[in-house]
Amino acid sequence: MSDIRDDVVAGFEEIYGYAPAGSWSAPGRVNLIGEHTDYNLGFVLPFAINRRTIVALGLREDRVMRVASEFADEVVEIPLGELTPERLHGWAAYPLGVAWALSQFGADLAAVPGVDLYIESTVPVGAGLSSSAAIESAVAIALSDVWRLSFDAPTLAKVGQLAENKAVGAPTGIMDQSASLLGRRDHAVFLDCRSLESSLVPLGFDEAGLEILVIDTGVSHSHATGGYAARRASCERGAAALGVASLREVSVDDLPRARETLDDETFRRVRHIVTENQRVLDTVIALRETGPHAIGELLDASHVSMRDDFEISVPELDLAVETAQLNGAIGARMTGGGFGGAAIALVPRENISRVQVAIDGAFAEHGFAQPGMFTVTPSEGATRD
Ligand code: GAF
Repeated sequence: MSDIRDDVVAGFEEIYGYAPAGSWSAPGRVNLIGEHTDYNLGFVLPFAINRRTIVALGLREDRVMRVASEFADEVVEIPLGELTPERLHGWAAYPLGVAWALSQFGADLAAVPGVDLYIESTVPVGAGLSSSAAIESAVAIALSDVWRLSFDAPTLAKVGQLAENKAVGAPTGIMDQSASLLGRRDHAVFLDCRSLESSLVPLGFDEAGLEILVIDTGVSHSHATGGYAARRASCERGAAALGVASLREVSVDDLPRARETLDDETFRRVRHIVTENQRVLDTVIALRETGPHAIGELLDASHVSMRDDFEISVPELDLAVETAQLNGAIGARMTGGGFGGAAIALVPRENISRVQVAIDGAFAEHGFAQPGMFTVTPSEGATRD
């Protein structure tokens, strides 16, 4: 971590010609279980990972905001008074969108100093590990600190979500920013997306001799276009047809009645959300009462539900999950919004290389590009470094 921080500080100095006031960082996340339940006001259980985005920040004497990063050659500059979502494009929409979103939560951009930001990240982009939430959360915590806003983590999560929804244009929920801001070492964040109450659930992977293996299929996805928004719209249609404000209000016992009211496709979308909420609750109980060895079947069932009912998996994700299950994983599922990205497998440490070799072989046999594979550990959320 200190090496990356040194790099970011050096990168900042090279671009801006002076030393930053400090650096802040925020992690990507793996969602253990609870997919597409956040915008349905249900339950999620993500954890922050040991891959982080770091922001070095310097204060200016005028009211201009400049952003630069390792992802782009350009330095983007805008007067704080001119920040609106419509003016923001490309990668810079993430950090600049956060500054705009802070103003929507009460920050007075006419009363704060300008800033220079330089950003680097070890969260892989496009792998479904929330590289975007990591940028938003790192920038949100940095600006909140230097602008002395005293916003708490749940508010900063809403700020990041607003930036993503309005400046980036992806109709995503609150999960990713919450995981990045609230995560703790060796714990998952159990979040009720209706009340926004959260609690930490011990994962105990290390003591149990288990590892989380991420299999990045390399199949790219975007939540600003296509399938993600379509799934969100089906859920809203399902809720309206059932006469409820959100699918959170539908329980597993209500499903037989829902089947009579809804067309087959909408029913399957609704069934995924309703059963997934129940699986999150069951996973929390299993972790608290028994330990991580007890959650494998819930992870497997979650994947089947996303594959068959919500239809957000792709052949590469299905192959990664099946191959992991056949080679010693105790559970596996795709993670994140779907249509590409990554799968996770919960694997006894002694089986990790067997699973990796098997997945490499299976991908080659099917003519799929070689996937990226690495283990992650549940880590600390956003912090000043
Ligand atoms: C993406 C979104 F950003 C989250 O809000 C969530 O909906 C997730 O997909 C699916 O669970 O990561």
